[in-house]
Amino acid sequence: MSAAYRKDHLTINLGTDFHSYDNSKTKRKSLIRAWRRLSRLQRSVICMMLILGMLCSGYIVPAIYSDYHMMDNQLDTVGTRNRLNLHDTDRLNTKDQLEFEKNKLEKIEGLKKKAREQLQGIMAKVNAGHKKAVPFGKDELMVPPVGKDRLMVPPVGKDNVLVLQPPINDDDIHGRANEQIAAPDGGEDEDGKKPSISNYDYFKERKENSQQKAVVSAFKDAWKAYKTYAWGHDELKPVSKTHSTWFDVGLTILDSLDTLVVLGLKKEFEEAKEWVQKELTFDKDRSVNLFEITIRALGGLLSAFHLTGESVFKEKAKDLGDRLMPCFNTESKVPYSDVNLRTGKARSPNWGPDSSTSEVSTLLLEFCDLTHITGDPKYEDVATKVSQHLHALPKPNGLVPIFINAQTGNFRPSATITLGARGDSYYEYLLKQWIQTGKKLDTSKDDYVQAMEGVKEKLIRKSEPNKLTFVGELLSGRTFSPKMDHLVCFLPGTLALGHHNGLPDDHMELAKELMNTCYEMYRRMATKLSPEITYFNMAPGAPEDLIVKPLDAHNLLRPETVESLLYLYRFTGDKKYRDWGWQIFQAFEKYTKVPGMGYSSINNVKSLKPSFKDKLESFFLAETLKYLYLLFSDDPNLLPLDKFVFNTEAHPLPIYNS
Ligand code: DMJ
Repeated sequence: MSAAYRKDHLTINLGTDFHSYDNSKTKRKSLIRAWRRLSRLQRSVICMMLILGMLCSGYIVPAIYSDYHMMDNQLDTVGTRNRLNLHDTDRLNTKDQLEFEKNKLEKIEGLKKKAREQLQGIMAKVNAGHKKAVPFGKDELMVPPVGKDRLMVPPVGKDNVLVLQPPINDDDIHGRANEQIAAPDGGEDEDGKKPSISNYDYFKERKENSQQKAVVSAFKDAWKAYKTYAWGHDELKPVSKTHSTWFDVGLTILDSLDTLVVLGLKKEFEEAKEWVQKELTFDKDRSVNLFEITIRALGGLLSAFHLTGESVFKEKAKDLGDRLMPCFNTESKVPYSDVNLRTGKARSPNWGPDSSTSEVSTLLLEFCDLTHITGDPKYEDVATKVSQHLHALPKPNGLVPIFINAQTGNFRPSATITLGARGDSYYEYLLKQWIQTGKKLDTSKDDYVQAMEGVKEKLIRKSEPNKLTFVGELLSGRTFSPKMDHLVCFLPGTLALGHHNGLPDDHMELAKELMNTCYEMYRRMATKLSPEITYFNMAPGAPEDLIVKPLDAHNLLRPETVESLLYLYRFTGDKKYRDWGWQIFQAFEKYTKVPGMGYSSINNVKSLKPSFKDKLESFFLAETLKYLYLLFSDDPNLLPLDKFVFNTEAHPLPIYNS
């Protein structure tokens, strides 16, 4: 090596001589010779670069990978979530986002620190031999920037805000609150025992067919695993044998209470009740999502109260309801999406100022029922005002954008229109609110009928080549997309329920067509389980009706299809619906069962060996298994649909005047 090279300690020359050698033996020797010709500093710098390279691939790359993977998992769960854009998301709740962001930053910081420490150690050694060692600053670690945009938060622009509508007169619309408050579902004894409304003895010996027994066995497996590894926590992670925390209220227990009753599992119900009595507290310094905790926890407690008459469930429901009330302190009456259970501080989701339309509109069944059992009008009042407000907003074709602003009370006009994520239960509750009131709340029914007309005109299409009827979306409220979330499969059941309650015959025809499509979304997959999202082919001559993108191919153990099968079976008596449910149940058994640990969501319904997502959603126990059990039941008195209306989380609530 020349003296010129020696002077420049940062210049490294390994290559210039190599090309003069042309056979491999001499190449190896030349490398060794070239290495020897380097100064110690140059050798050290090369070593450090190699180590840095190894650290990058050893730590940073996996970090990036797992980060993406974690994002995938986070966005795929709970109500639902997909990652491509907001139109593809289910309920992206605040807790998920906060926890995800926090984990991500902590993880990357931890990795950066670890890599830095290791490099410093190496540098210390190098420096011991070389006073002129190259300094290594933290900037040189190639950590990818983490931006909020990776969370796919909805863009919010000024022009997205509609002009505030003039306030409306409460009496114009409902006027039922006082009627119902005047007659709370009384009859409660001093000791808090209130007879169940149907006088059904859920814990008596009962005859079950083999299909029901199979569902009970599935439930027990999952319950046992939850009890062993996640008791008192929100949800079970069946693969890692641990738990996840969301609201920190033992969500799986609360969501499962009435399933335990319906399945007649006395021992398990008693232990759940004991936990509620002794352990459950809502006094948590924690922000919760109003919608999710209402449909799952409040709904579960209310149902448990109605089915058993145990006053503890009413007391806990009241406590929770009181803690949720601050959400409704907005000028517009559209509630904030989140509230701190202890401090009562309510706020918009941390990803933007808008709430999801389905979330703000899916509260009235539960809040009415709370008023009904406590005699306190305030719960029904606040939820009724939301409903009145939504009724008064302009809704072309009765269809609603999926975002609404709690401050202004207006829809975001550029938002997608869908009966899937963030839109779904708005439509479901329009019908069910009317049914709950003994068909008194006509504004709600009228909005529902108008919306179904809008669905038929704007969203229903047929696929190619087999003409499957499906429900698409309007992107930005305008552009048709042939995309259908599995969540939309609640619709056949809701349409059938409406028809059963006197709505037009074409509702039932559409219900049957859509039911068939939802079933096909299962039957055509390798696992016989539906993906989270399906696209439908509309091109003439297309070879296959369904298109499933790789990132949409997961299955979260969702209930909507088996829920609709229950309604279709009950109203038509056609055994094919029960058979379809049995096929779906068997597919859950085959592909989502984690040996000895219950069930898990899976990543790919198109693979015969799908990997687990390590999550047992509480709605699998609250909804999916309950609906399957009822579908297979021959007992007409088990939760008759003229006496109960199911909330969107499958918690049965009494129909007034029934
Ligand atoms: C449940 O929490 C409810 O059914 C909700 O309405 C939609 N998402 C899940 C089930 O898929």
